[in-house]
Formats: sequence, C-alpha cells, structure tokens
Amino acid sequence: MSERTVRTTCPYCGVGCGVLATVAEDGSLGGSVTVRGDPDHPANKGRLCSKGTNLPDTLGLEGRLLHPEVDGRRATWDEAIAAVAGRLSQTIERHGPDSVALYVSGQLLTEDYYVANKLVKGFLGTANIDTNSRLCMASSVAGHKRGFGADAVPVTYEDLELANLIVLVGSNLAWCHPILHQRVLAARQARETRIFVVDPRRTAAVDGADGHLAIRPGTDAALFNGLLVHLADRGVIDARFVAENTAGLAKTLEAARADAPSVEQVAAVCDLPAEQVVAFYAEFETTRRVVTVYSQGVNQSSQGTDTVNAILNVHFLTGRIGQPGMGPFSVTGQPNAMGGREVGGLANQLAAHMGFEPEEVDRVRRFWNAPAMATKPGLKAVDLFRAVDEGRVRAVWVMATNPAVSMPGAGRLRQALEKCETVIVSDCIADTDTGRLAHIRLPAAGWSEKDGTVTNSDRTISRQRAFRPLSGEARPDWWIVTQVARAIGFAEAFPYETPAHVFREHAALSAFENGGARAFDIGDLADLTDAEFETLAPAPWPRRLGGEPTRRLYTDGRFFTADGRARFVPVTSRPLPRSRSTGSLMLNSGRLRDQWHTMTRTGLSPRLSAHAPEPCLDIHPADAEARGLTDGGLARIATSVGTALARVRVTEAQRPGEVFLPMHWTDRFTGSCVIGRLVDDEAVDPVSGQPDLKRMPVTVEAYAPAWTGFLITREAVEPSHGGYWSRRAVPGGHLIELAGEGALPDLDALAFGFAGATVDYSDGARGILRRAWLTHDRLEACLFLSASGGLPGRGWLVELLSAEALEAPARRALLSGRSPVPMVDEGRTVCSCFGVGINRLVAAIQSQRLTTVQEVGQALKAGTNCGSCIPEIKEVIADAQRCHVA
Ligand SMILES: Nc1nc2c(c(=O)[nH]1)N[C@H]1C(S)=C(S)[C@@H](COP(=O)(O)OP(=O)(O)OC[C@H]3O[C@@H](n4cnc5c(=O)[nH]c(N)nc54)[C@H](O)[C@@H]3O)O[C@H]1N2
Ligand SMILES: Nc1nc2c(c(=O)[nH]1)N[C@H]1C(S)=C(S)[C@@H](COP(=O)(O)OP(=O)(O)OC[C@H]3O[C@@H](n4cnc5c(=O)[nH]c(N)nc54)[C@H](O)[C@@H]3O)O[C@H]1N2
Ligand code: SF4
Ligand SMILES: [Mo]
Repeated sequence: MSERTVRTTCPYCGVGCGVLATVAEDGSLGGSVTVRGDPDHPANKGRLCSKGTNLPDTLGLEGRLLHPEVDGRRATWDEAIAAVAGRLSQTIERHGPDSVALYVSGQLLTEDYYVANKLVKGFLGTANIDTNSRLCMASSVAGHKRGFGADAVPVTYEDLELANLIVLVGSNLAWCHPILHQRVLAARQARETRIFVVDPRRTAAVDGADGHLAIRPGTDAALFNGLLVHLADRGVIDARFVAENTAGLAKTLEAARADAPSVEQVAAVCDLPAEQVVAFYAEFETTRRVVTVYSQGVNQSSQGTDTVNAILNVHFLTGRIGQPGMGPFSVTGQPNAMGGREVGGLANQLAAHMGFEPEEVDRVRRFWNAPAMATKPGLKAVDLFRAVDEGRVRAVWVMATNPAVSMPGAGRLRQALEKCETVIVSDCIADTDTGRLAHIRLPAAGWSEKDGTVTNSDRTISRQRAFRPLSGEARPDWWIVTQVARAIGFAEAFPYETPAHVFREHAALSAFENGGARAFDIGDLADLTDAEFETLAPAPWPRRLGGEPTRRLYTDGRFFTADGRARFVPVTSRPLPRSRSTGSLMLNSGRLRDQWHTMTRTGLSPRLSAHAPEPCLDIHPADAEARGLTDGGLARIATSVGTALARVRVTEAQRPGEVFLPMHWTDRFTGSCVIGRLVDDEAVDPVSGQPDLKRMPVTVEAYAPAWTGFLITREAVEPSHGGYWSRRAVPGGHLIELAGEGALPDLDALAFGFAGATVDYSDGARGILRRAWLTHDRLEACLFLSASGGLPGRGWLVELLSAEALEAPARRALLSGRSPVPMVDEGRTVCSCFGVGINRLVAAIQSQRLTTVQEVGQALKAGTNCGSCIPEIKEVIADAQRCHVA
C-alpha cells in the first residue's frame, strides 16, 4: 500500500511541535494515520507529548459535524451561507453594527483569523470580535504593551536551554507545555539549570525543581515587588541599561517599597516561610541568566496585567533581557494564540499589531479599502456575552471555542444564548455544549484537513498542512467567512481562493507603512508563491523585507515605545477581590496532562481518557477530613452561581483551604461538572479585561449516593437519572460510571433504547441489578447497579466490546463481571504513550524490584517517549518502597 508523509504542526498547545503524519493511502476516506515528531522542527526536534502521540485517535468520523444545519434542519452550503449573511445583515440594518459580534479562538489558523477580523472590523463596521485569548493571554498582551511598547515576546526556546535559573510562575509546564518542560529538564541534566516553581499546588512541574513556593493565590505581584526591592537594596542593578534603555524606575521602586517593604512582609502576604522567600530572592540575585516563565496562574487574575509588569520590572532592573538565556517569557496556551495577536483578534486591537489610534485606524482603512472601518474598540468577552444577555448584541457567531463551558458565568451565558435571536456556531464536532444552543451550525474542517499557518510561543510561524480530504461537507473556516463576506456584498475585498492568498495579504499589511515602528513585520513573506507557501519552513518573526533575520528581541536595548525605552510600571498589589467566607474553600482550576480543554477531541481517545477517568476535586487531607470526604468518594461542590458533583482526590499537593478542579468536563461527559458554571464573571482585570478564573469561593460537602454502578456501551449515551455520571472513551465504546440517590433506578428507565436481546440478573436482598444487551453474541451494552457498593472491575467487561462475538465461557461469566481466565486489569493509565496502567506498573515494580524510572522504562517502556509521566512513575516507585518497608 502506498504511503505519504506530510510535515505539519500539532493542533494543541503553544509549543507548536512539528509533526510528521503518515497516511496509508488505501483508497478509503483518509486511510489510517500514524504520527511522529518532526526531527527537523526547531520546537520539538522529533519529540511529541502524550496528546501529540495520540492524535490518530481523534481523526475518525465519530462525532464530527459533517453538514451545515439551519434551524435544526440539514442545509446546503448555499442555504447556510445565505442564512448567516442574511441574518447578520438584517440585524445590522435594524439595530446597527454593534448588535452583531463574533467570538473566535486561538485555535483558528492565522488565515481564518485574519479574514474573520477583517470582515468585522473593516466591513461590518464594529470591533465586536473578541477571542478566547481574552481568557488566556490578554493580561500578558497588556503587560507587554505597557512594558515593551509592543506585544512582542523577547526570548526564544533556546534561551530556556541557555539559562542558569528558570522560574515557573503559575505555569504547570510539565503538563501544559510538556515538550518545553522536557527541554528544560534536559538542559538541567547538561548544565545544572536550577528551577523554581511558584504555584499554590505541588504540580508535576515541581518534580525535579530546586524550590517550590506554594504561594497564597493572587499574591504574586507582592512577591515580585519584594524581589525588586531586594535587588535594588543589594545593588543588583544594571545601571547602564536602566539609565539608557528604561524609564520610570524611581516611581516604580517607590511603589514597590510601599507595597513590599521587607521579606517578612512579603512572606506574610504570600503565606510562605520567610526562608523560602529569602532563598528564592538569593537565587535570583546571584544568577544573571534567568528566564521567568509565566502562564495562567499570572494571567487569569484580576491583577494579571500588574503581575506581568511586576515580573518585567525585575528583568529591566537587572538588564536581564535581550541577551542569551534571560528574559521574561509568557508561554502561549493555544496553538495559534500568538497568530491571533498578530492579526488583532482581540476586540481592543486592530490587525498587524495596530490599535485604535486615529492614524492606525486610517492606515488599516486604506490598506483594506474598508467601507466601514471600526474606530473604537469592541466588546471584550465578558462584556460581549453580557451584551447578548441584555439584548444589545442580537446575533453572535462563535468559532472554534466552547464558551458554554469555558467562559466564567457560563450558566447565565447559556441562558443568554437561548434567548438570543441568532446564534451561529462553527465547529468540527457536532454535539458540543455551545453547539446545542445554536440556530445555525457550520461544519469546520479539522486538523489533518485544514491548511495554513500557526505561530507558537517563541514567534515561530509553522505550517499546518492538510494530509487528508475534507470530511463530509466540512470546510475551512477562512473559506466559510469568505463566502459569508461575499454574500453580504464584499466580494471584491474577499477574493481569497487559498490560504496562501490570505497569508500574503496578512504579511503585506504587517509591513505596510511599518518602517521598524511595529514589532510584527513579516514583509519578507508577502510575496511567497503558492509553491513557496506550500514548502515554507518554520519561520520566526520579525522577518522584515531585506532586513537581517532577527531571533531574540531587544538585543540592542531598544523597545517599541515612542522614545525606545522600556517602561517600568509601578505596581501595588491588591487584596483578592473575592474573599472566602467561613467554611468555604478557594476554588482553583486548570488543566490535566492528557485532556485538551473541553475534551471534544482528546475525549475521543481511550488512552488519553484513561489518565484521569473522571472529574476529580483535589483537596487537602485536613479539609477532606473536616467535611467527611474520602479519597475516591464523591463531593457536591457549590459556589454562588452554580453546583457540581465530582470524584474526590485527597492530596497533600493542595494547600489547606484550597481545592482544584480540572476545566475539561462538559455536559457531554458528566452529569454536572462544568467549570464555567462554578466561576462567576464578576472579577475582571481592569486593564486587560481578563477574568479571574483561578479563585472562586466554594463550599464542598460529601455526596453519599444510595447506589453506584456503571454502564459499558458502544454508543455515547447520556444518563438523566439526576445523580452522578461520568463517561469516558474506551476501546470500542464508552464506560459510564453512575451513582444516585433513592431506590435503585428501574432498568427499563435506564435502558437508552439499546438494541439486542437482554439478559438480566438481580438479587433484591443484596440490592444488585445487572443487565446485558447482545445481538448475535456481540455485546452491545451492559449495566451493573448496586446498592451495597460491590461492583466488579471494569477491565474485562470493557475488553468484551472489542470482540465481534462472545465465546461461550465469556457469555456465561458476563453478568458476574469476572473474567473466566485470570487477567491483569491495567487500571488508570499512567503512561499514555505506551498505554501502561497503574496496576501493571505496580505489579512490575513489585515483582521485578524496580527502583528507578530508568529500570521501569527498560521493563515496560513507560516514561521513555514524552516523559510527562515520569513524576507519577516516581511517586508509584516511592509508594511501593514505602509499602515494602512497612
Ligand atoms: N494538557 C493540556 N495542555 C494544555 C492545555 C490543555 O487544555 N491541556 N491548554 C493550553 C492552554 S490554552 C493554556 S492557556 C495553557 C495553560 O498552561 P498553564 O497556565 O500552565 O495551566 P493551568 O493549569 O491553567 O494553570 C497553571 C497553574 O497556575 C496555578 N495557579 C493558580 N492560581 C495561582 C496564583 O495565584 N499564583 C500562581 N503563581 N499560580 C497559580 C495553578 O495551580 C496551576 O497549576 O496550557 C496549554 N496546554
Ligand atoms: N475556570 C477556568 N476556565 C477557563 C480556563 C481555566 O483555566 N479555568 N482556561 C481558559 C483558557 S486559557 C482557554 S484557552 C479557554 C479554552 O476554552 P475553549 O476554547 O472553549 O475550549 P476548546 O475545547 O478548545 O474549544 C474549541 C472548540 O473548537 C472546536 N474546534 C477545534 N478545531 C476547530 C477548527 O479548526 N475550527 C472550528 N471552527 N472549530 C474547531 C472544538 O471541537 C471545540 O468545540 O478556556 C478558558 N476557561
Ligand atoms: S507539547 Fe504536546 S500538545 Fe504541545 S504542541 Fe507539542 S506535541 Fe502538541
Ligand atoms: Mo488558553
């Protein structure tokens, strides 16, 4: 069979790893796909993490949206485009341009993003287009603009390898940017780089670090103000850099002294032992090559922008910027968060790093020949959906994001969308929480089918290339927007036939009347031929026409402010806007290693879904005990705006008084654990408009179900018994854990209309109900319920889904739930690259007396690909040794 290998880029995180995708061309749609890391890509040099490695699991047709739908009915593209164009135009006619809005995403390609932004800001006459980057990078963008005069990240990935100290602030790099973390760990091996982590939780990034500051949430600005004071007092000042290349130190230092006069004061505010603060300050003081990496623990805060500037301030004071191995580094989350910033996807930006100054508006107007140029910023995400709620925005088009889950205040947002006149959703997946609220659903091309560019955390533009045909009637987002623009009447300004066509215009705008004033300039790429675009190698920006290629920025000490000087920004840390009331805990939220956001794609992969099978609330042992919660039990969680049910994980990795929930689960995967329903949208950064997503007062109590159970099924069904359920992908189908109150539910009520003949087993005295559905000896589904807790393991039953027909012994044993022959149940997956479960790991460690990660790797391969599971393997080894001694 012939095979084809295509160079492309991973669709998940902002590391932007190069992927070599090989398709077996067997004539059927797509054929089978294998992926490996691209050894020639500068970001990953051949490696992939667990999510990248398991990409082929997400490429099937299962769950895809395959044709347009208008008002619940299948429609042709012509009808759908006409409906979108018609409804947007009518709304504008009746209620003015500001009555429509687009809410887009850092998961669009640059070409998609450019066209959407152009349509709204140049042609619809409003700047009401905002992006989920508002929830993600907005504070970094605002902080960069204040400090550098431009939103341009100074460092490159190599700087992580050249640094002697890496400080991770509010970044779980080990799980969220795994390949970068691997690069950091490799550098540590080679040159003893030191790593300090500032995070309220003991995350996987703390494994292998030299210091962990388990800081009180929301107090990072005080920590860095204190550091500024400490450095100034110790004379660790790059006097020449400060004098020639910066402005504003005096006022900034004054503010910092008032805010953080002493180490003791900082320690008290941050709730840290003073020795830890001293140790961290000393490390920073004595190491010139420092990269400070920061992410959502900093950005997603009502003082995110100030915290970003508090970090930039210490780098300016010490002149640690623009040279090898040093600088502040905001790592981007989404694959094209950076590209979105280039095209001006945020409501307060214009394209190509321009803003709403009159000459900038005029420049973009002339370049686009735009008839209805927006002249003032549009609504930022939180305000945008409030405007929908209040009826000021009457038509909203959501593209490549799932706000019904990821926006704070998602409960109210859902109600707002329900009553909104026109809701359009473009997604590659048919059934999402947001998609359910849409009048018009547009099938978008997915990864493997789409074609264009993305820009990663260190400003490297890479090609995402299509290597399979479009599924069903799915179309690329740039194409969809282009058709709508033409149908509204802007055909001339939207002549695009290919992504290359869009890219050239984007590149030309970046250079238009630039003259070195704007950081983002890729003028050198404006004349690429289609063939050159096709083969474009990873290309960092800036890349000015005729200029020298630049890699690291600010090497000459010049910044993008009017006078070329970096700006110190005075920062006064503020107390948290939300305080805990008695008995409540503080809810933190974020990511798990193997899921991507709202799970629409990673949730399709059995391997990825086995690492964290259910939504889990992490809680400190003391808080658990006080509430009667047990590890593995269930908890009911409530905030002022919503409630949830989740599995409990008791862990010392949490600070007392704080709990953590993953952001990933949706109504499609569990009964009730949507993060956006728990967090309100009241606390917002005043400069960036980024909502505070990491701190919400919450009460937690035990949920003691009267019965528990599970359902194994080929179809993805959603129970509606009102209690707890959570579904995950397994090979050949789905495993749904169940729990509920009251009497055992009626089996017929929970039957979901499964096909096949049924076999039942019940034992009233023990409160047991079991049923299996079979067609011609093929297992369709099986349901096990118990009022007494005793349930069999799921492993063997799940394996039966992969059998075309059950053998007689298996059929006989089916309703006992126990394999007729002994087998190892893998249990929860630890290594997702090689599918090694906790049970196999423990068995091997015990029987073969394995004592190191290397030995485990030799025996089971676990941990030898991406390495993200190494911290967990270490824990398992430590546990096994502890048990052995005891
Ligand atoms: N596996 C996986 N990787 C991803 C993603 C994913 O969904 N899954 N998403 C991508 C995206 S879009 C993004 S934005 C990035 C996010 O990457 P990260 O920002 O690293 O991830 P988070 O888990 O959101 O939050 C990071 C840490 O901030 C800590 N934190 C909370 N409050 C505070 C505080 O007040 N101070 C400090 N110092 N820390 C605090 C949390 O405990 C958490 O460990 O990940 C990207 N990579
Ligand atoms: N409480 C809390 N909330 C958070 C966060 C947090 O840490 N805590 N993190 C925030 C952050 S940093 C982020 S980035 C957001 C992420 O939140 P979202 O953006 O809402 O999450 P995704 O699941 O990535 O949504 C992407 C959607 O686009 C679809 N999609 C994928 N590819 C394409 C494509 O090419 N075209 C189209 N049209 N659709 C596509 C997917 O199927 C999916 O439905 O969540 C934010 N919300
Ligand atoms: S680190 Fe993992 S998720 Fe991020 S781009 Fe690389 S392979 Fe993809
Ligand atoms: Mo993000």
